Amino acid sequence: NFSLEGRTYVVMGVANKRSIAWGIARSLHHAGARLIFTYANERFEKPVKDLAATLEGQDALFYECDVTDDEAVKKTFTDIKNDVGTIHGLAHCIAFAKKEDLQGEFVDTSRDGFLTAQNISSYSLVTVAREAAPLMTEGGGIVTMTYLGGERVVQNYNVMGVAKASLDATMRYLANDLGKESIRVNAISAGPIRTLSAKGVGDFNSILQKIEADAPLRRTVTQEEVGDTAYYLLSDLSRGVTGEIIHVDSGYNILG
Ligand code: 0WD
Repeated sequence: NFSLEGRTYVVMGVANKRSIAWGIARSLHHAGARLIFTYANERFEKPVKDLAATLEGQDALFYECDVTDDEAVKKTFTDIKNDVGTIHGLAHCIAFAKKEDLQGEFVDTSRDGFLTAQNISSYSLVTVAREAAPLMTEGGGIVTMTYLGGERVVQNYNVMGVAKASLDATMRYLANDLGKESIRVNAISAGPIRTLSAKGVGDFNSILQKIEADAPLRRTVTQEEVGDTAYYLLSDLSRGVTGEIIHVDSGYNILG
C-alpha cells in the first residue's frame, strides 16, 4: 500500500504556484498525505495559505521558518511536534544566491556571496534535518532539490553550482547518519523549470532551449514530474533507496 493516507509531510519553499515545492505538495496531497507548509517570512504567508486552500479536503498547517536562523528552525519543529507529534518526511526546496553571483565569471564571486549561497542552500539542510529527525519516530524520508550545475559547469550557475555540490555531499553524510533511525535522505536533480528563483540565473532561457533541443526527451520537465518523484522518494516505494540523486531532467545529464 503506497498511499500516504495518515502520514504527515513538511514542505519547505512554496513561494508561488510555479514553485517546485508546490508541485511536490500537490503530488503528496493526491497520495493522501497531510501537509505542513513552511515559508521564509510573512511576505509568503498569504500566497502559501491561498494556494493550500485550493487542495480539496487538505487540513494543512503553516509555520514561518527562516532557515538562516537556527533558533527559528528549532522553534518551528518544536511547534510542529506540539501540534501534530509525528511526521513522516520533509521536502527541502530552498536555495538563494545574490543575483550578481549568477552571471559573469565564477572567479569574481565575493566571500559574502559565496557564504550566503552555502548558508541558505546547503547548511539549511543540516539544521532542518537535525530538528526534523526526532519527529520521525516511525522512520521517514527527507528530499532536497539539487541541479546538474553542482556536478559540472553550467554557464552562469556559478556560486549556486558550488552550493549544490555542497548540498549533494551534505545529503550523503546526512543519509549515513540518519539511516540507523530508518530515515532516508535523497536528492532530486531537476532539469530547469521557470520559477521565481530561476529568474535570477543569467540567460536562463538559453538553458531551457538547450534541453528542448538536445535532451533525450526533447522537452523540459514540469513541477508535477518532480513532484511525483518526490512522492516516490517519500513513500515506501523507495524504501531501499538512500543517499541517492535522481535526475528528473528529460535525460539531459547523460549527454557528454
Ligand atoms: O530550474 C529550477 N527552477 C530548478 C530549481 C532546477 C533544479 C533545482 N532547483 C531547486 C532550487 O535551487 C531550490 O533548491 O529547487 C528548489 C526550489 O526552487 P524553485 O521552486 O525553483 O524556486 P522558488 O519558487 O523561488 O522557491 C524558493 C524558495 C522560496 O520559498 P518560500 O516559501 O520559503 O518563500 O526558497 C525560499 C524562498 O523564499 N528561501 C528561503 N526559505 C527559508 N529561509 C530562504 C530562507 N532564508 N531563502 C530563500
